[in-house]
Amino acid sequence: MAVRITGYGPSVYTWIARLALTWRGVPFDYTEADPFADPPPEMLLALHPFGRVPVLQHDGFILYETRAILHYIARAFPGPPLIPDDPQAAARMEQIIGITDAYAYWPLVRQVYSQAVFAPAHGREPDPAIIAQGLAAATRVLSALEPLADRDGPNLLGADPTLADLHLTPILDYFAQAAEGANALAACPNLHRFLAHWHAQPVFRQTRPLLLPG
Ligand SMILES: N[C@@H](CCC(=O)N[C@@H](CS)C(=O)NCC(=O)O)C(=O)O
Repeated sequence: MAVRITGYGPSVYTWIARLALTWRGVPFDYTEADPFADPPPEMLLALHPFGRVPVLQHDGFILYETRAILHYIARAFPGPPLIPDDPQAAARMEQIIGITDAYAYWPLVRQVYSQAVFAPAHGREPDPAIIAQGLAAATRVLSALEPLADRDGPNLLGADPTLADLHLTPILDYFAQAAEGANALAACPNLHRFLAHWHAQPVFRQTRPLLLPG
């Protein structure tokens, strides 16, 4: 059976899964399901008890949680290793993914991007208080990530891409689509260089969600 992703067009986590599969060269089918619908679609709840996206299916194997999906893609399909052998590099990779999920996603994407970029594109008035809250929280996130990004390589951990790059790039890109986010990132030379490197990858442009007016 082909790989299938059930996701939602604007979802940054869906983008992370699509980016990883495309980077690996794995063809996949795609089913759209809006997790923000109230109630979420039954078919999504049947795959994901929390009604979120993305979900990966492969040969009857059903997997949700983007971090787990990326580990599966790295191990189930051939290609250059995306998980370092070196214990410290592997731990660093997990740390960056953990920071991204626990501390970065909400302020960078759900507060700054959603309000400053997504809301106006969909004819809604942004809430400046939420943007300010997101920017305040983002300061700590960026200053935690900045020293973890290697100065000697284009990727976070050096020359070779890892799952941390695939996980963080879409989140940083959404943040940088807001002028306030781009300004904050410009003050972080390592993260800024890292994002510029990924912006230049064809797979990035190929998978980046279009900001469709809704
Ligand atoms: N921990 C989940 C988070 C996924 C997630 O929050 N996805 C968002 C879209 S980017 C979603 O489905 N949100 C629906 C909601 O918050 O109700 C993962 O790593 O996959």
